[in-house]
Amino acid sequence: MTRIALVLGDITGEEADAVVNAANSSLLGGGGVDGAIHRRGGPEILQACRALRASHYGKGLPTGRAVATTAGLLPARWVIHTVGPVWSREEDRSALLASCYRESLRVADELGARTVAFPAISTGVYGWPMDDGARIAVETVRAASTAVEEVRFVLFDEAAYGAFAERVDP
Ligand code: AR6
Repeated sequence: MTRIALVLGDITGEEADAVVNAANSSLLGGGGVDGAIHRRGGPEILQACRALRASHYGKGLPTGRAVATTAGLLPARWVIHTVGPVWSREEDRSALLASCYRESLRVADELGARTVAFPAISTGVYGWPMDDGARIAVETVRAASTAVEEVRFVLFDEAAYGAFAERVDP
Protein backbone atom coordinates (compact mmCIF):
# COMPACT_ATOMS: atom_id res chain seq x y z
CA MET A 1 0.00 0.00 0.00
CA THR A 2 1.24 3.45 -0.88
CA ARG A 3 1.15 5.87 2.06
CA ILE A 4 -0.34 9.28 1.29
CA ALA A 5 1.03 12.34 3.09
CA LEU A 6 -0.04 15.97 2.81
CA VAL A 7 2.37 18.89 3.14
CA LEU A 8 1.65 22.60 3.04
CA GLY A 9 4.45 24.41 1.24
CA ASP A 10 6.68 24.87 -1.79
CA ILE A 11 7.40 21.66 -3.69
CA THR A 12 10.89 22.80 -4.71
CA GLY A 13 12.06 22.30 -1.11
CA GLU A 14 10.83 18.71 -0.84
CA GLU A 15 13.36 16.02 -0.10
CA ALA A 16 11.97 13.13 -2.09
CA ASP A 17 13.33 10.67 -4.62
CA ALA A 18 11.25 12.32 -7.30
CA VAL A 19 9.40 15.62 -7.55
CA VAL A 20 6.64 15.93 -10.15
CA ASN A 21 6.47 19.04 -12.29
CA ALA A 22 3.17 20.40 -13.62
CA ALA A 23 4.76 21.17 -16.98
CA ASN A 24 3.42 22.02 -20.42
CA SER A 25 4.00 20.01 -23.55
CA SER A 26 6.89 22.18 -24.72
CA LEU A 27 8.94 21.03 -21.68
CA LEU A 28 10.64 24.42 -21.85
CA GLY A 29 9.32 25.89 -18.62
CA GLY A 30 6.58 28.30 -17.65
CA GLY A 31 5.00 29.79 -14.53
CA GLY A 32 3.71 28.20 -11.33
CA VAL A 33 5.36 24.98 -10.21
CA ASP A 34 7.19 24.70 -13.53
CA GLY A 35 8.81 28.13 -13.16
CA ALA A 36 9.74 27.46 -9.53
CA ILE A 37 11.32 24.08 -10.33
CA HIS A 38 13.45 25.48 -13.15
CA ARG A 39 14.49 28.53 -11.10
CA ARG A 40 15.57 26.58 -8.06
CA GLY A 41 16.77 23.48 -9.91
CA GLY A 42 19.06 25.45 -12.21
CA PRO A 43 19.86 25.17 -15.93
CA GLU A 44 20.67 21.46 -15.88
CA ILE A 45 16.96 20.61 -15.89
CA LEU A 46 16.21 22.75 -18.94
CA GLN A 47 19.19 21.28 -20.71
CA ALA A 48 17.84 17.77 -20.07
CA CYS A 49 14.37 18.85 -21.25
CA ARG A 50 15.82 20.24 -24.47
CA ALA A 51 17.63 16.96 -25.08
CA LEU A 52 14.38 15.01 -24.55
CA ARG A 53 12.60 17.27 -27.01
CA ALA A 54 15.30 16.68 -29.57
CA SER A 55 15.38 12.91 -29.09
CA HIS A 56 11.74 11.99 -28.42
CA TYR A 57 9.28 14.83 -28.17
CA GLY A 58 9.78 17.11 -31.15
CA LYS A 59 5.99 17.61 -31.24
CA GLY A 60 5.86 18.07 -27.49
CA LEU A 61 5.06 15.72 -24.61
CA PRO A 62 1.40 14.74 -24.98
CA THR A 63 -1.11 15.66 -22.26
CA GLY A 64 -1.37 12.92 -19.64
CA ARG A 65 2.14 11.59 -20.22
CA ALA A 66 5.23 11.83 -18.00
CA VAL A 67 8.98 11.83 -18.46
CA ALA A 68 11.93 12.12 -16.06
CA THR A 69 15.04 14.28 -15.97
CA THR A 70 17.71 15.12 -13.45
CA ALA A 71 16.56 17.27 -10.54
CA GLY A 72 19.56 19.59 -10.91
CA LEU A 73 20.08 21.51 -7.69
CA LEU A 74 16.80 20.43 -6.07
CA PRO A 75 16.96 18.16 -3.01
CA ALA A 76 15.54 15.28 -5.07
CA ARG A 77 17.06 12.76 -7.47
CA TRP A 78 14.68 13.24 -10.36
CA VAL A 79 12.05 15.59 -11.70
CA ILE A 80 9.16 13.83 -13.41
CA HIS A 81 7.54 16.23 -15.87
CA THR A 82 3.90 15.65 -16.67
CA VAL A 83 1.44 17.66 -18.73
CA GLY A 84 -1.96 18.17 -17.17
CA PRO A 85 -5.09 18.96 -19.18
CA VAL A 86 -6.48 22.48 -19.32
CA TRP A 87 -9.85 22.52 -17.50
CA SER A 88 -12.84 22.54 -19.82
CA ARG A 89 -16.47 23.10 -18.98
CA GLU A 90 -17.59 21.47 -22.22
CA GLU A 91 -15.42 18.37 -22.23
CA ASP A 92 -14.65 15.90 -19.45
CA ARG A 93 -10.86 15.64 -19.35
CA SER A 94 -10.68 13.78 -16.02
CA ALA A 95 -9.14 10.70 -17.61
CA LEU A 96 -6.19 12.80 -18.78
CA LEU A 97 -5.67 14.25 -15.32
CA ALA A 98 -5.80 10.78 -13.76
CA SER A 99 -3.31 9.65 -16.41
CA CYS A 100 -0.81 12.30 -15.21
CA TYR A 101 -0.73 10.73 -11.75
CA ARG A 102 -0.68 7.16 -13.04
CA GLU A 103 2.02 7.80 -15.66
CA SER A 104 4.16 9.72 -13.17
CA LEU A 105 4.01 6.75 -10.79
CA ARG A 106 4.87 4.40 -13.65
CA VAL A 107 7.94 6.48 -14.46
CA ALA A 108 8.79 6.60 -10.73
CA ASP A 109 8.67 2.80 -10.66
CA GLU A 110 10.99 2.61 -13.67
CA LEU A 111 13.44 4.86 -11.84
CA GLY A 112 13.14 2.94 -8.59
CA ALA A 113 11.84 6.00 -6.73
CA ARG A 114 10.24 5.20 -3.38
CA THR A 115 9.07 8.67 -2.35
CA VAL A 116 7.33 10.97 -4.83
CA ALA A 117 6.13 14.54 -4.26
CA PHE A 118 3.21 15.78 -6.39
CA PRO A 119 1.73 19.25 -6.79
CA ALA A 120 -2.00 19.61 -7.45
CA ILE A 121 -1.64 19.18 -11.22
CA SER A 122 -3.77 21.44 -13.48
CA THR A 123 -5.28 23.41 -10.55
CA GLY A 124 -3.31 26.61 -11.21
CA VAL A 125 -2.77 28.16 -14.64
CA TYR A 126 -4.79 25.30 -16.21
CA GLY A 127 -7.85 26.20 -14.15
CA TRP A 128 -9.03 22.85 -12.78
CA PRO A 129 -11.35 23.28 -9.76
CA MET A 130 -9.37 22.34 -6.65
CA ASP A 131 -11.94 20.00 -5.07
CA ASP A 132 -12.23 17.92 -8.21
CA GLY A 133 -8.48 18.00 -8.82
CA ALA A 134 -7.94 16.69 -5.28
CA ARG A 135 -10.52 13.93 -5.75
CA ILE A 136 -8.91 12.70 -8.96
CA ALA A 137 -5.40 12.89 -7.46
CA VAL A 138 -6.24 10.90 -4.34
CA GLU A 139 -8.47 8.32 -6.08
CA THR A 140 -5.90 7.70 -8.79
CA VAL A 141 -2.98 7.27 -6.41
CA ARG A 142 -5.04 4.94 -4.20
CA ALA A 143 -5.99 2.79 -7.18
CA ALA A 144 -2.49 2.67 -8.71
CA SER A 145 -0.39 -0.46 -8.60
CA THR A 146 3.05 0.91 -7.79
CA ALA A 147 6.10 0.14 -5.68
CA VAL A 148 6.23 3.79 -4.56
CA GLU A 149 6.00 3.73 -0.77
CA GLU A 150 5.05 7.32 -0.13
CA VAL A 151 3.20 9.87 -2.23
CA ARG A 152 3.39 13.33 -0.78
CA PHE A 153 0.97 15.93 -2.07
CA VAL A 154 2.62 19.32 -1.60
CA LEU A 155 -0.07 21.97 -1.46
CA PHE A 156 0.66 25.63 -1.88
CA ASP A 157 -2.09 27.15 0.26
CA GLU A 158 -4.60 26.31 2.98
CA ALA A 159 -7.46 25.93 0.52
CA ALA A 160 -5.58 23.32 -1.49
CA TYR A 161 -4.47 21.55 1.68
CA GLY A 162 -8.06 21.47 2.95
CA ALA A 163 -9.38 20.05 -0.32
CA PHE A 164 -6.85 17.22 -0.24
CA ALA A 165 -7.35 16.56 3.48
CA GLU A 166 -11.08 16.16 2.83
CA ARG A 167 -10.35 13.45 0.26
CA VAL A 168 -7.67 11.61 2.20
CA ASP A 169 -9.47 11.58 5.53
CA PRO A 170 -13.11 12.62 5.06
N1 AR6 B 1 4.90 24.40 -4.84
C1 AR6 B 1 3.73 23.72 -4.75
N2 AR6 B 1 2.62 24.08 -5.39
C2 AR6 B 1 2.68 25.18 -6.17
C3 AR6 B 1 3.87 25.93 -6.35
C4 AR6 B 1 5.02 25.51 -5.64
N3 AR6 B 1 6.18 26.15 -5.74
N4 AR6 B 1 3.60 26.96 -7.20
C5 AR6 B 1 2.29 26.87 -7.55
N5 AR6 B 1 1.73 25.78 -6.92
P1 AR6 B 1 0.45 25.43 -11.88
P2 AR6 B 1 -0.99 23.81 -13.87
C6 AR6 B 1 0.35 25.25 -7.02
O1 AR6 B 1 -0.07 26.68 -12.46
O2 AR6 B 1 -2.30 24.35 -13.43
C7 AR6 B 1 2.90 26.54 -16.05
O3 AR6 B 1 3.10 27.76 -16.71
C8 AR6 B 1 -0.69 26.15 -7.61
O4 AR6 B 1 -1.26 26.97 -6.60
O5 AR6 B 1 1.87 25.37 -11.47
O6 AR6 B 1 -0.87 22.34 -14.13
C9 AR6 B 1 3.30 25.35 -16.92
O7 AR6 B 1 4.40 25.63 -17.74
C10 AR6 B 1 -1.70 25.12 -8.13
O8 AR6 B 1 -2.59 24.68 -7.10
O9 AR6 B 1 0.23 24.18 -12.88
C11 AR6 B 1 2.06 25.10 -17.72
O10 AR6 B 1 2.01 25.96 -18.84
C12 AR6 B 1 -0.85 23.94 -8.54
O11 AR6 B 1 0.41 24.14 -7.90
C13 AR6 B 1 0.96 25.44 -16.76
O12 AR6 B 1 1.51 26.36 -15.83
C14 AR6 B 1 -0.61 23.81 -10.03
O13 AR6 B 1 -0.47 25.10 -10.63
C15 AR6 B 1 0.48 24.24 -15.98
O14 AR6 B 1 -0.65 24.61 -15.21
